[in-house]
Amino acid sequence: MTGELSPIDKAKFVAAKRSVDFVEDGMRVGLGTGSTAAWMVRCLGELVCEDGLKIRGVPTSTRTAELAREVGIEVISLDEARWIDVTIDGADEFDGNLNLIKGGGGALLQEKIVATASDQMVVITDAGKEVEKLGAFPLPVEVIPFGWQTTKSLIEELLISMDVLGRDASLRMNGSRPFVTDEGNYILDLHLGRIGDAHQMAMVLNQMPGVVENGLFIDICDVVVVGFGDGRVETR
Ligand code: ABF
Repeated sequence: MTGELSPIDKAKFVAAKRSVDFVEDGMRVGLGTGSTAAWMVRCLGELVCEDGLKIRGVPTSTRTAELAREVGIEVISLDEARWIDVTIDGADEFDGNLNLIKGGGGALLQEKIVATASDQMVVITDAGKEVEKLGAFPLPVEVIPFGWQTTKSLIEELLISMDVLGRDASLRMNGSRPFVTDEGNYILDLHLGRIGDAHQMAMVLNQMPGVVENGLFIDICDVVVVGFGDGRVETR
């Protein structure tokens, strides 16, 4: 499955491979989105097909649902699952308090709903995503298309009063068109540089009319499994 991997892909793979230790027979498993989560889905698929692991997967995006079915994992909806035993997902940044920035893959809304409806959230990532302070990675904010330019201006005005280094927001594009999420929304990427108070930022953003959700995952992650290019894995 792995062949010759680059150091970063090896880091993602070893973190993903370790994370399936959190999955037991009979579990409902939240399946994350992104390249690291894709390794995890493939590892789970092997256990299902070769070792008879019995799980039901709740995907966080259409692309994860497609991959899960492809590797033989039974896929159910969050409403069919009602609750989730463990969610395993990637991240774009994580800090010492296990707070995260997610959404680089555009799936933050379903990811946050699924992670919040889980007994345990396990994040799998490469070591390069660890930061002292969140914010170097542009913070994704999902907004409805209606009046998105007004929403963007209101957010930029709001940022003037907040403890951040940068205040620009940009509409995420997919080629020459706006990127559209699975829910048909747009994403604004906030180039903040450094977020002084992530709790406050997360709350204030979601008060803005037009904002659906933001990519700050505060007090949601329980465990981070960190992979390194030399094959080492740390669980925190
Ligand atoms: C997803 O994983 C997103 O929330 C996050 O942006 C992405 C990280 O991607 P990758 O694993 O490819 O680095 O959960």
